[in-house]
Amino acid sequence: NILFQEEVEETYIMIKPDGVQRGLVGEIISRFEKKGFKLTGLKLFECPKELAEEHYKDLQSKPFFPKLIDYITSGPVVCMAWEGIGVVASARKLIGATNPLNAEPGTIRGDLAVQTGRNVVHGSDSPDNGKREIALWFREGELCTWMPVQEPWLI
Ligand code: 3AN
Repeated sequence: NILFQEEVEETYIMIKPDGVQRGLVGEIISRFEKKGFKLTGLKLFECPKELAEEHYKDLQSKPFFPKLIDYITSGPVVCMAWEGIGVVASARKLIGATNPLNAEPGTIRGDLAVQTGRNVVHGSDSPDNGKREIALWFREGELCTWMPVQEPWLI
């Protein structure tokens, strides 16, 4: 809808290796889908160490940084780009607090996780970071801009 064009944002959502290992991929994707956001990029991906370090560069000085990099590179992740009005803040609400024990029931981390170091999903924290992270994790040809069709799929 052209009226709301300026409010359309994009965010980078990533299911971390524990989410993939625990078979939570479908469950997590469906929460964003059912909310009504538009999926514009999706891949299963083994993250190189350098990319994990670049993605989390703001946390470089934290004591948990080496463990965080080991965790993120320990197995495949699911990389997603989602688009929608207010999607950045809304996705973070759907995800819940960083420490899953503080995350509200009904949120992804509140329902599905226990430890901060195994909190199953990442979501960009600002529209600028959404753009930066999508550009970091996806090549241009991997993203799809699409519109829902008007014709019914079933007759
Ligand atoms: P969020 O993912 O909720 O935006 P950030 O940006 O503060 O949280 O932290 C990024 C990631 O770093 C978290 N998702 C978590 O995996 C890890 N992390 C943050 N704080 C800690 C901590 N105290 N101990 C271990 N890992 C942490």
